[in-house]
Amino acid sequence: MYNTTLIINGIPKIVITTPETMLSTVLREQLHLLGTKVGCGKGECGACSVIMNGKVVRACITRMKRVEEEAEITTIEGLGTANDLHPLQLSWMIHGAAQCGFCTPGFIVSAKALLDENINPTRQDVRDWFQKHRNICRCTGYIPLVDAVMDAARLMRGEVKKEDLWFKLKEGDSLIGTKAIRPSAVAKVTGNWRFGADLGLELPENTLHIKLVQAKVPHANILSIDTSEAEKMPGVYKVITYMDVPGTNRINGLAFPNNKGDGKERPILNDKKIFQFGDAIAMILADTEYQAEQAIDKVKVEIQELPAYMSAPAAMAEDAIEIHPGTPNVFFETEVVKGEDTSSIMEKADYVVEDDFYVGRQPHLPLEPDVGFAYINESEELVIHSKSVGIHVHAAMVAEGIGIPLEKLKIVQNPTGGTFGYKFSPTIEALLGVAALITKRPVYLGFNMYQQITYTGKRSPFFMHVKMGADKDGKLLALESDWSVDHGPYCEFGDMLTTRGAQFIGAGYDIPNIRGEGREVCTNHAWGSAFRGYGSPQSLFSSEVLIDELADKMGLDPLELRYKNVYRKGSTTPTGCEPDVICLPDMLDKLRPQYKKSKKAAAEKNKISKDKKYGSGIALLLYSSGLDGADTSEAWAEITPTGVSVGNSWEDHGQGADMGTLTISYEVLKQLGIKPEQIKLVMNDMQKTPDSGPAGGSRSNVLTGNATRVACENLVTALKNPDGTYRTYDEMIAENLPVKYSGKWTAPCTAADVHTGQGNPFPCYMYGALLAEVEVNIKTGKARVTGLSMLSDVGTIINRLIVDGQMYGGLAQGIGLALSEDFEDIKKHTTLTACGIPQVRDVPDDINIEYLETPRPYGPFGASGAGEMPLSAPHAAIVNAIYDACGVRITKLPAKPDKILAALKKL
Ligand code: MCN
Ligand code: FES
Ligand code: FES
Repeated sequence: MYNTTLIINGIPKIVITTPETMLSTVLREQLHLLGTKVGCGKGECGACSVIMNGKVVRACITRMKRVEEEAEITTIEGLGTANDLHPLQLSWMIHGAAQCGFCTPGFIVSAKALLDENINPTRQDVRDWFQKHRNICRCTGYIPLVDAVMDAARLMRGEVKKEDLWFKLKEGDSLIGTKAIRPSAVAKVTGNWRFGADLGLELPENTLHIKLVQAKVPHANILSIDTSEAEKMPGVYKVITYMDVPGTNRINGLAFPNNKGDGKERPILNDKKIFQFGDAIAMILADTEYQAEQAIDKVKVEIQELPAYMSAPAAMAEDAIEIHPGTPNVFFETEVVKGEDTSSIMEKADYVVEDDFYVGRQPHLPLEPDVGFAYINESEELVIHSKSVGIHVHAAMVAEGIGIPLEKLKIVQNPTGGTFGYKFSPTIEALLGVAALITKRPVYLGFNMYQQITYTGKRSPFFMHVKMGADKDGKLLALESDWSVDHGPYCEFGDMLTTRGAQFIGAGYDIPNIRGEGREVCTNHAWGSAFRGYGSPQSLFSSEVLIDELADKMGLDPLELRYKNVYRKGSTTPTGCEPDVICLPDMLDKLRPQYKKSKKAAAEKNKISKDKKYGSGIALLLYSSGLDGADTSEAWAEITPTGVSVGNSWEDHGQGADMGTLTISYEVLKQLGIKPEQIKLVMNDMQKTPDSGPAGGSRSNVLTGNATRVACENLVTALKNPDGTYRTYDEMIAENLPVKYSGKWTAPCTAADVHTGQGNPFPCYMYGALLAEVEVNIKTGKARVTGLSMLSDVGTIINRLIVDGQMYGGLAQGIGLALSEDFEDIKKHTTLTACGIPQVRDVPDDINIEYLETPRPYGPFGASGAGEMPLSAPHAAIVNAIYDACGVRITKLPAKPDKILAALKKL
């Protein structure tokens, strides 16, 4: 140990530490500067960036022995405060650049160092800076971040004033469609937004720290678990195995009735078998994280290894043993039966194309690793804080397994650093619940990035075979499909996912006759969890690439073939119902001029370019808003002495649930004469907020937006006097009238039949058409996206900054899905970089987004959802553009350089 003095944000501070301690640990745990975040902990993401003696450093890899005495260190706390924001912080808010906000402090601090050096940077300078300093963002697609730096520089040069850029609301005006700033932005840009790991540092002293003993093989029988040696390790309070779990030790996966399993195959702590790499076998509870960590290897687990089935075809092989004895490896089967039998139609069709497709195991890669804590509250209830994006449904899934009555279990969502869907499934909630229930002490569990990547759910790969038939004019006559979904060992929500194949293969087109079969397959690879797009990126990839193959065969332009077949009045979706609105023809009309220009420009460049080839491709983007059938949501609104409180469980991944709730509430409540700042949001705490359903399936804006609207309308109606004026809070109390009103909204829908896929499952859909431009280096096989142009229709836009952010972020993830992201090799794909997370250089600065705003009959104020559509098929447009550039048709993602090069060599 030694002592040193550091100049932290201009103030000398004495620090007692060790040479090997990381600067991030000193800042966070000793100096309580929690604005510096730790994401990867390995120098890959820049979340921990601080300025040391004028240079940006990543604090998570900077050992104290490299920090000089009296080093001047600037953290986010040194830039500005809520009342005196730095221009970068202002600009970050103005541009909606903090979505989840986990990367925000690191980016802002990094940008400050840039502007200290160069107050007049170009956009490319800013991008190069973020690339050089490894600042990574998973939410924004980088464009809003570069916009924010450019405007901050203008503010600092005095070319523009805050008032010119800052959103102002005129009294009585609507907030809808504006660039109003989300309520959480100020905390995010000042480093005051407290994520799970930050709150973890503020837990009481008697908190126990949990580390997991995890499986190192994907499939095995557990013969014995010996914890005796681990129990004797210093600081270890207890080692918990399945034998200690008070409940059934099973998570309820809420299986569909015709699922062949009961949905309860996922253990909280593995007992008889290991089903996948990383499964939790025991929990070490100790006074410190370090002590818990030291005891992991002391737990002796004796196993008998079994053959591991690492893909759907392997698990379906005849000689494959049942992964869950008693349940076949094919958990669930579904079909699509629309119109006439397709075989005779295919025989007669003028043109038929068919192909195999594969969309792989995309890792979610949020920058904040999974984290949570639990305790018993003053009412003897078990309270679990986590990144859950489905607090009520997760309580129902884990209560019995933990061994607590449902009414005694309360889940609270912590401020969350992105999930992209992996938290649609419970992850560590049940582990935390068991540990707190047994020990009656607060417990904390935080994953590192390795655990986040290897032991949370992944996108489920689809193996697809699809066939399309068309008449001589290109009118689609029939579609046949077959898809196998590799869902890993646990079935939860995998049956629902499998039905997405029936609903979205061929979606966007009026195809009168469809036959198809899909199945959910249990394997020993990573368990499948929801990932933004949820089945549409897999399904649409097949049909959006195959329609290009059809166009090629017919000698037609891919845009024109699409134009001929997209939904028009009288068309039906693959589920046999009318689309909510017709907007695709208009979209393609609007995209056409740019598409033609882009094709021409690529052809010109190709005439002179030798090593690099250029191309343009398009795809329809499409997804639904809502969970299948009569999906429902609840909210409440309460008049208070100072305004109105609005309560719902619209969980926030980072997408902007706070802004959605505020805008929709204000739109109803503004007639009371109140201002947005008088609306208090009470969100995502089962102790206070009703069951609004999970924030998945891009459902919240429609479902919880409507429930919030109804709650506010009910309050307004109750406040209304016969003369049209409104009662105040005091008058309501004086008249003995209730002050709190609930609102509920149920989608007027019927779930699709699992035997035919037919029904009207969703109240709203989101649509888009994307033009992707690529450059392919034919010497190396490396493809690069150089530009994206999207026409999009998500109905009425509730908040423009939020929707723009959703589009940019989703498209950037589509680039990753197309070209780099993978979690196939569990030994290799264990870091953000190895998993192929897009960095700023991978996402073009040239992204152009335009909107149509066709009002949705069932959306609140005409709005649909927005979150998932931009990731539904950008990868198809990119792959189509690669074909246009160099004649290589990649049908199995990701299109990495070796794959493209091998295909080029075959040409
Ligand atoms: N919105 C709007 N106008 C519309 C439609 C939506 O302003 N016409 C806004 C909504 O108010 C909301 C956002 O757009 O703030 C997304 O709305 P919606 O599509 O209803 O989605 P949810 O709120 O249910 O959010 C979930 C969705 C999903 S399923 C995933 S996965 C996802 C996503 O949104 N994960 C995200 N966006 C994400 N964004 C970030 N930054 N991080 C994630 O993990
Ligand atoms: Fe330090 Fe990622 S670079 S947390
Ligand atoms: Fe950048 Fe979420 S806002 S990671």
